[in-house]
Amino acid sequence: MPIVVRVPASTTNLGPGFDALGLALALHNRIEIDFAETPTVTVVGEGAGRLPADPSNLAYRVAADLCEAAGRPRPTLALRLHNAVPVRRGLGSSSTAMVGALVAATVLVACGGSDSGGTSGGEGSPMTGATAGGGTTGAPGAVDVSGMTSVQIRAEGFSFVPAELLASPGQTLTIEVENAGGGSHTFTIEDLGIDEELSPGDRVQVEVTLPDSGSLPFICRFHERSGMVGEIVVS
Ligand SMILES: [Cu+2]
Repeated sequence: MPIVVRVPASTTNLGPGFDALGLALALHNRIEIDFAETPTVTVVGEGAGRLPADPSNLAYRVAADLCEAAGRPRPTLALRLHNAVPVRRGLGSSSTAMVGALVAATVLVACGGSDSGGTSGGEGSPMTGATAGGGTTGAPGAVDVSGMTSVQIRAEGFSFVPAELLASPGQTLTIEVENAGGGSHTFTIEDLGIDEELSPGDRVQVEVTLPDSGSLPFICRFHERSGMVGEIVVS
C-alpha cells in the first residue's frame, strides 16, 4: 500500500518574520510513494510536463536519500505527485515536494511498503513466484525438501519464495538464492553466521546442515521489517 501525504502551500515572508514566519494555505500537493521493482515518477496537475518524471525528480531524490540516510540500500520507488500548488509562484511548491517526500519516506522506511512491487503490475507479488509449491491465499506454500540435496529460493518484491521449507533432522542442503527483484536483498541465517548480499540478478549458493529439531529462520536484513523473512522447519 502506498504512503500518501498532503502538504499545504505556504506564503512567502510575512512582514518582519522573513523566512521564519509563514502561513499554510488551503492549497495542497499530494505525494504518493511506495517501493517498486522499477523506478516510476508520475506528475499530475501543476508542473506536469515540466517537472522531471524520472528519478532526477526532487521529491524522488529526497525520498531515496532519506532511505539511504536511514541505513537502507538506495531504494527503487514509485512516486506519484498530484500537484495543486503552482510551480515558481512563491507558494513553496518545491518545499511541499521536499517536506512531503521526507515525511512519506520516513513512514515508508518505518512501516515497510507494498509487498507487491507497487505500480509494477504485481510482478513482485508474493504469489507470482510460488513455483515451488501450491500457495494458498496470502502466502506461498511450504515446500518439502526432505530427501533433496538442493533447493532454490527467489528473493522478489519483499518476499522469499518459498518462504518455508520442511526438512529432515540433520539434513545437508544446498540453497541457491536468486535475487529476481529490482532492489538489493540479503540472505541471512544468523544462527549459522551466513550473510550474503545480492544485487538484482545475483545468485548465491550456501550449504547448510540442519539441526536435529526446531527451525532455522532466515531473513533479508534490509527488509526484515517489511516481512521479508522465512524459515526452514525441521520435522
Ligand atoms: Cu530484501
